[in-house]
Amino acid sequence: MIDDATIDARLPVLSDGAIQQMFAEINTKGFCCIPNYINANDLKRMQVFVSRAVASSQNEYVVFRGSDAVSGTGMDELATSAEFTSIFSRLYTLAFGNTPPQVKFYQILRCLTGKGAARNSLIFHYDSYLITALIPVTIPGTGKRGDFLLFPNTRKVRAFYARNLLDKLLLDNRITQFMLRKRARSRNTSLVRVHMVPGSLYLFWGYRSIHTNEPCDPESVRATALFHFADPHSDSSLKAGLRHA
Ligand SMILES: O=C(O)CCC(=O)C(=O)O
Ligand SMILES: [Fe+2]
Repeated sequence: MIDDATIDARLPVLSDGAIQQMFAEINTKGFCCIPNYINANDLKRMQVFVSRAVASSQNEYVVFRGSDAVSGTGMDELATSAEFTSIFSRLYTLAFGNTPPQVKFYQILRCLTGKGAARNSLIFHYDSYLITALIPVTIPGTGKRGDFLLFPNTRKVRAFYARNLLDKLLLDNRITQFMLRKRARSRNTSLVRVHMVPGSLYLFWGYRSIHTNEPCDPESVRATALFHFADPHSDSSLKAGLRHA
């Protein structure tokens, strides 16, 4: 039976000390992990949503953007939960030393499967948001798991949006992607490989770290819930201009 109360009541309470430790880990290891963040019943509900979604998309890759798209799954409640959002505001303050903006997410649920599994994997990128949280919902038990890959903290927060665009251009081309894939395969590398466990919470500096996921087998399903927070270029007039161009 799933509790009537919102998910908030069942989330672990993280002390300021715990957040400080997580902050230090993200800086040194590239990411931190809180095991069993989502309880078994809540996780089950999310997994049921994923398997239904995959079935109704004819076992093909499908993405849900925003809270409304996952309403009633618990992932929507997470996005407004005081316990969950306070992780982000406290990490933000530790990292940037100032008052965090109101915690609102660019939230997505990615269900990797079918032909789209390979097509939507191994695309190395920087996120547009400072803090990224990832909750694996479904991870294949056999075959390719679709590990999360990370070159941690490879850039600083850029003062100017134009510089951020340049970083992205330098990454988003065939030569760089080829070289990063090659580097990811070599032994002698700063690459961090994360073997993800469903229901655990992973946090990293998405804006500052080059990252991606490996593919899973086309017949299996790998689903991840992502919560992106704090766009450092939200006030950029260049960004606004490009958007409306
Ligand atoms: O699904 C994943 O493991 C990572 C996805 C990601 O980095 C993103 O959507 O920004
Ligand atoms: Fe990302």
